[in-house]
Amino acid sequence: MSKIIKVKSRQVYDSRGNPTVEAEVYTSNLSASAICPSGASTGTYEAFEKRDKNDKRYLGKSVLNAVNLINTKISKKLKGYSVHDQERIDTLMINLDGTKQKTKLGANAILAVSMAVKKLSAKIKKIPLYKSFLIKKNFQLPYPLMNIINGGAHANNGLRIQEFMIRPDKAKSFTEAIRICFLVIKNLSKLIKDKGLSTSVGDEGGFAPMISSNNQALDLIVSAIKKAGFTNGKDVSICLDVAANELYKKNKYSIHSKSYISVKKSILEYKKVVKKYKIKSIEDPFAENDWQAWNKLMKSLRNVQIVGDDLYVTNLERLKKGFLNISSNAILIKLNQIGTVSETIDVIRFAQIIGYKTVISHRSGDSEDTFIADLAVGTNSNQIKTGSLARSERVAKYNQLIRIEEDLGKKARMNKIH
Ligand code: 2PG
Ligand code: MG
Repeated sequence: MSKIIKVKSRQVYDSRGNPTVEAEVYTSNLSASAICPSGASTGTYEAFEKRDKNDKRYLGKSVLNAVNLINTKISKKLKGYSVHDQERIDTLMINLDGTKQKTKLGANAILAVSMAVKKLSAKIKKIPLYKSFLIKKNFQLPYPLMNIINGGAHANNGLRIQEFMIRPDKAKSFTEAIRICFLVIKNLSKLIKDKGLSTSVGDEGGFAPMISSNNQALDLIVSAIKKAGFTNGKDVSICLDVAANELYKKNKYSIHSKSYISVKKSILEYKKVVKKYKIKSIEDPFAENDWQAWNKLMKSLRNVQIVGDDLYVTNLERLKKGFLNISSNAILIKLNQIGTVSETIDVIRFAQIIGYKTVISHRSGDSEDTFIADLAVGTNSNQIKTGSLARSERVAKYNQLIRIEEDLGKKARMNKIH
């Protein structure tokens, strides 16, 4: 009953309106499907996203070749294998592809199938997806990192930093965490409106007002936290994703203003911002190959979570290198950066063994698929980053976590941040 009889794929659309891959895995009487997300500020070392560059009908953005590869090669290869054997299935696809960055089949093809297999396995076992990752009794809910002001590659407002996030550190439950974020966001909306600025949102549902200085965005958030009745740095913390790959040129960075400055000067600026705004977490503070800069920052900042996203691209080898280099103390986890569920879990496990915090993340191009909400709980990850409380593809993940909390009932606990 658990043997795969076929895998079917189709092209659907993501939250930016771009084509993406959906895969549906079938056993004799059941099926499950999953949709692959897509990034905008991608790291060089991410697994390959296959698009039909020469198909003018979709401006080179269609994924029909990836869909076709699932319907033919992948479907044929997986036929007869048990959906409960996730690692074996993922290995079969990795070997069928045979390249380092999954360029032959495309990580978008492989991942959609891998996630659908995981979902179908849980469905057959009649257990919620979050319970199918690790065998343990006490599940913990992640703290949300809500991206409430969008800049960088996710908006066109000229803000240098890509994501200005809030994390409700004192929340005792997930439902309460979302309520706190809700209050801050509503207050922020009013503040932006009162300034005569637009409250339209960016790709991840955060506001994208036409402001161009980091400090202006941070001042607005500090006021919103206060107006909502909370204390910045205690009840609610401000967290950043700098996405510094996009702000790097010839060993210099334009993170803090339009002009490019050295690593040393950038660190001094970071120190000022962290102190002034009580910043608790910084993701991708420097570029993906600038290992030295990461290490210098780790030595200069205390009690700040430093998160590697483009630096690690959810890749075990890069994480090991980063660990030896003392590059960060946390890792961002994105399934499509590496391309299979099994490899993602391996990276999470290793990160947890070396004492890194794991932050499960959406992509800026995402969908109604809520897989990452279950992944966060199932792997005991401390935090989840999945946009603001706007745009259904973002809210869907938070809603799923509310359902999981309800399902856990009295056993539900928040994870630890510190
Ligand atoms: C990031 C992500 C998600 P993208 O940089 O962390 O917020 O953006 O998916 O565009 O890489
Ligand atoms: Mg990032």
